[in-house]
Amino acid sequence: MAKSVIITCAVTGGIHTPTMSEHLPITPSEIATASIEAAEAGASVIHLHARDPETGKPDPRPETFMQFLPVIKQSTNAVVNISTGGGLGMTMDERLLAATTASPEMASLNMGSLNFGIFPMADKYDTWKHDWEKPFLDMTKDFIFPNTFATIEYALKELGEGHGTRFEFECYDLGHLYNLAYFVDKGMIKPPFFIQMVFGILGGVGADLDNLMHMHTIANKLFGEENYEWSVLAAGRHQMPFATQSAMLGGNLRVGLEDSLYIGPKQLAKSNADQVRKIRSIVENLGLSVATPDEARERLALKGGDMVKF
Ligand code: KMH
Ligand code: ZN
Repeated sequence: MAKSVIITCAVTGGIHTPTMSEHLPITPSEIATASIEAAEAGASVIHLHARDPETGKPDPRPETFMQFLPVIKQSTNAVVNISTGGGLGMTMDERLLAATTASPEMASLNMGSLNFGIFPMADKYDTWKHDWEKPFLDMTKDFIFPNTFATIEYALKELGEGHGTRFEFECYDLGHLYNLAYFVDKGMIKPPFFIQMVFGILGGVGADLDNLMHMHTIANKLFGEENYEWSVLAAGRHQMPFATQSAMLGGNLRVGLEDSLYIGPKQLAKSNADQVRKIRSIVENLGLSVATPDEARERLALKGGDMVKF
């Protein structure tokens, strides 16, 4: 029987800026509401960043996270996943602080350094809600998102060993699978681990179906398909087609306004839950079922929602 599909929803991220969509959750209350609605729509994992409530800028402060984490926990059974990618330009200590404070069941871990080019998005807008937005996008023309072996190892020890947090290993290119294999071979990452394959970020692998097939083939060779769960996200207009392809190939998927602000061609998504409902309907129309949070916990060997510090 086909496995159920774990839907992750990444509700706000640190890439899009407030000018781009009035529906992007910014304040703690908006982030909490978006997360709860996404969970009710069928997401079993909620991937979270925080934003400064006044400016909408990515915000690493644990105090900001703590304004929405308990609300989400009290209102849903969803697995809370805290980003360690943070916002472009944050230090590694800033990026880890919310997760080491909250000790979540899951956290993201970016598996290699890359050019992270979001500057082309700036060309689409003439006026901006906040002064920081355009320079933030423009600076990524000359920016490397740093995820070295030392910082990955540090996160595995601090968060993984220290807190029992398990990871969404974000792989933006083929080489990142080999970086992951290095840590698996060292015994620092143990099955069943969760690989999030990321397509369509400028600087990472492109959103071409051949790339998805190849990364899946190589992951199977490196890890053995019984040892890991895989999931797919793709940026922008590739989001829904790639999520669908993953479900068809036996994988899991991620949607959410972090990855795409749209629900259809030139149509902004009014909520994260709208994207979850859309992909859920596709998944169910394929004859597949959607995983509950407890099914996700079991398959990903998570420590449980009562073992977190929020
Ligand atoms: N915000 C970007 C730097 C993650 O959450 O781990 C990438 C990112 C990845 O958000
Ligand atoms: Zn993220």
